[in-house]
Amino acid sequence: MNVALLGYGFMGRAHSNAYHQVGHFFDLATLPVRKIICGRDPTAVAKMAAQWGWDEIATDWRAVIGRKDIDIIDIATPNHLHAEIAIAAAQAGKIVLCEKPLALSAADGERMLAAIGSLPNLVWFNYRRVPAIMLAKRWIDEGRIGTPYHYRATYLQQWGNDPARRTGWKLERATAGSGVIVDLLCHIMDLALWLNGPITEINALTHTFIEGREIEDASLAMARFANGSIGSFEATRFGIGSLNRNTFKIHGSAGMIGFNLEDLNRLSYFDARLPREEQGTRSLLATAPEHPFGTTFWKPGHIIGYEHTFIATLGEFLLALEKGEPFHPNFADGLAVQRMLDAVERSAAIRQWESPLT
Ligand code: SOE
Repeated sequence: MNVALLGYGFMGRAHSNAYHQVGHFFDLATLPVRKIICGRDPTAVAKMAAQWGWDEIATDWRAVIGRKDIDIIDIATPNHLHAEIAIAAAQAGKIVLCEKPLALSAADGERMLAAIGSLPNLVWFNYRRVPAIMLAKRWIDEGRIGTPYHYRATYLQQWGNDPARRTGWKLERATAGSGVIVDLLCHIMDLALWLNGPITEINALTHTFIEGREIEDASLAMARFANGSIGSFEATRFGIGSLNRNTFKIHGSAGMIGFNLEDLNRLSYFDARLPREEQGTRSLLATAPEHPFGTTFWKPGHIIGYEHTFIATLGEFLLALEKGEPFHPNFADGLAVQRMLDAVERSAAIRQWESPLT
């Protein structure tokens, strides 16, 4: 199974590591081969290839897609290239893995979904494979928190406040599409849709603190979910004091579940069905053999990290591929998120409630 990775930045490293490690933790019939890494700067790509064990380097993604010996195209480029590359790769019959956000708009996402058809595909919403978050999903589905009332999510980073960072593809509209909306809100939106179901309407604002910056530095939104609960979302690059604080808290009639990526092995759980004198929030270390991926990585209590979320995403994708089973998150899931992000942008622009368009 020959892989071509397009992109060599932060996500290029995270994906390279996943290809390198996946066979160590998952029993796969066929291992992915790190065949080609592609990017614009040949010197930087050659360095990446040497460091992460890619066989070849390339600078022209179209030529890479044209290669018959490549089975998987993995897109880890700046956002604005996702749609064009994914559609070309799908037209060439490749399996396509795409970094988040799927696209810059739902319209592009629709075209990508149409192009991919029945070809295996994935969107790298890696946080779905944090064991503690998978445990949250299991318990929510089992009804442990009862009827959900509140869904509260934040994604707080602080690097936007660095006056030295004025350029770069993540800060320019042409290459990023938007700011925190596609970068951070997209992650917490994907988790919200997965954990708490569809959103019917949303009311959002965006804000830019640095004069002259093309994209928003922060976004706040409130939402109504189809299940009757209400939610709030906060995404910012000005969350001074928080480096990568991706959190959620769900309050239901029978309990509460909470998570914070800065302490990713733990899940907070409050069981409101216990006698009142025994009630209290527990902080569970989700590393027991009974927990998701509890026997995949290390022994109980031997915590895992950010990189394992990519290894686990890839491992489950390749297993699903071998078995011919469907995989999530896929392009359809990415499109559902994109529709919400479009609704956020519209709502912020016209200062009114908006619903996702289908
Ligand atoms: C931004 O700093 C970023 O790297 C995002 O682009 C990632 O998607 C997120 O997981 C971590 O933060």
